[in-house]
Amino acid sequence: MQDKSEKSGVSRRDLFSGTAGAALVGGMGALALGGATGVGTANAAEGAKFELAPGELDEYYGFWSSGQTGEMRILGIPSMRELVRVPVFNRCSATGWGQTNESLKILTEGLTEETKKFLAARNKVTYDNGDLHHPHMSFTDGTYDGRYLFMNDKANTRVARVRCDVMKCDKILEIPNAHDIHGMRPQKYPRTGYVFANSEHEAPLVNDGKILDEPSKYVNIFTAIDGDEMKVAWQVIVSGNLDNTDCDYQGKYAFSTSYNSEMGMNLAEMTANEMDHVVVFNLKEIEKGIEAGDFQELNGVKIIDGRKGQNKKYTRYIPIPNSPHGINTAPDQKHVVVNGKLSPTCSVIDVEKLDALFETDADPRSAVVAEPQLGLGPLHTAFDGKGMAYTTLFLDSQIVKWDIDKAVRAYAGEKIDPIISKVDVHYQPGHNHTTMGETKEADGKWLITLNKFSKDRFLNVGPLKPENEQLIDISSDAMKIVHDGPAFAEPHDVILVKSSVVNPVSIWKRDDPMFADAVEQAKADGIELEDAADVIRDGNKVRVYMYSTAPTFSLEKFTVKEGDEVTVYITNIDDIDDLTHGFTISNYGVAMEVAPQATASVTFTADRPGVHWFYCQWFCHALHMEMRGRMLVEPKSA
Ligand code: RUQ
Ligand code: CUA
Repeated sequence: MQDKSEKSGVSRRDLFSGTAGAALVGGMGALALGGATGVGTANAAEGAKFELAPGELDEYYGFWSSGQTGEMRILGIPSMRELVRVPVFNRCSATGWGQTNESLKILTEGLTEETKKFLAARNKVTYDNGDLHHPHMSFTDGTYDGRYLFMNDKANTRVARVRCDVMKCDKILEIPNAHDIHGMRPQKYPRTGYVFANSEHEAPLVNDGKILDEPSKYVNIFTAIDGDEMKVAWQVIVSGNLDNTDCDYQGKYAFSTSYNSEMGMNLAEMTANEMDHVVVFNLKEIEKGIEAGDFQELNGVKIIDGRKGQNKKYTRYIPIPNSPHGINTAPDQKHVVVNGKLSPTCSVIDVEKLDALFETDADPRSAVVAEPQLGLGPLHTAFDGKGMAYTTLFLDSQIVKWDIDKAVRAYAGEKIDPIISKVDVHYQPGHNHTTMGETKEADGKWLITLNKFSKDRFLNVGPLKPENEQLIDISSDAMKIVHDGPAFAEPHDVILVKSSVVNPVSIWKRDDPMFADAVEQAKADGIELEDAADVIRDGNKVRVYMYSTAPTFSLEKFTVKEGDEVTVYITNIDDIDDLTHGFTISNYGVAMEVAPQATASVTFTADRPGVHWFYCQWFCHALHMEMRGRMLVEPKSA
């Protein structure tokens, strides 16, 4: 490892064995404000148009994670207007996510039996929280195809899928044998295909308590999910832990960073080594190994051993300085940038040099073709499709723009500086993302930096501040910040997708699988959902069927008995854009959304006798307030 492009004359070792490294490890690098250059914090008057007049539409969709809030958010870019929130791992009071039968099926069916038991003991059917870091769209032939969005839950080891046609989550899969899914990316070529998911935290493979404080027996797991079926395809045991992941444009390799190659259990141990690594997964060899039976099966999943020294057919380990974090494949379809975090460098891997690692056992470092020194705390890199890379510098609170080709030439010995410019951001950036930047169609218009701290940038709202997500015009050489975007806890990541790729419907199709169970139940009950005003009694189970059309429900009242298990099915027969109804039963904790032509259902026990009003909670009509009715619950003793 060498820093051939030393800019400041200070080596990585100097920076990180001394005060800077100590400051980082000791606590946020003291949140150094301001940067070395002082360039470009001014708002741009000229440059690309970022303000939209009322009624104008954005050019890009931004699909946002929300961290510990657990939902996905959709913003318009460049306006940064928030358009909608899509509940995934969280609960949603507006839509009834986590309460309707349709959402509960999605939230529960992909859990392991062990988790179902664990939750049942707590009178729960699913987790209430999630930690959603990485939303990414499905690919076909190296670019977004508008089918699905996939996203991870670090808190409860799950991966979810959102259908882009209706922008609703349709699958949630808990990953067995893994611990806390962090990095996650879809396969770029030939299509998705696989969704790669990193288990971040180390644990015994069979984690039943027989092995506890024996870290030498812990492992870590890389998972390939079949994104069409939303089932685990296979897993690989690796050495070290796993942080972020990406893959190539050739369909041959996936890569994961490890910040804990040491397998340390505390900060000192985890940061002990100067070099950690990137694991390279040879997809074809792993598939062959599975085919040939070279696996163990655990919890229904085939697991290959890809640890160091176990089997070089499946994995190789490329040494990388130091506790690397993000990994990003460039739109040139050749270079992969590994962000050094504790090292002020990014390491650039050339995917064309990877075959030799497997075929001729070449030195893994031979795949590294550049290692520019960029600044303090590089976390993630984005691309403009014109050969430039944009790396977030967490400690410096800057974005650095650098030339990949120049970095490669500098590494080969040429006296050349790959850094083009830097811009101060506010403050401490984590992820960044460019328009179409993780596809081969990166267009170099906008960059979003997701800054972990906003401090003084907004009105003070108390100790818990918003983050600050800044929009940067990268259409010319100097980067220009044009917008500050406050955001609540805690968007980690975003992708920016040109709007023509995403074509959601406005009205549900009546044969949508989302409510197929309701349609089937109605059929069994001899009910026509679109024309329903019926109460079916089936022992102490009662099924109430009604349709809604602004401003009425088809039933003005229905009667049940105290203790009945009641399921209400509402079908919204309106077929006009944006004419969503809702169904709330007051003081019963029941509320859900029913969008045009959808059916939604909710099940509850009618254990409060008396008169209970139900009403529509989505403003739908001049007589929306009158869109209500009564549930009459007969007391047991009556
Ligand atoms: S990680 S700030 Cu959870 Cu995407 Cu890098
Ligand atoms: Cu229907 Cu308000």
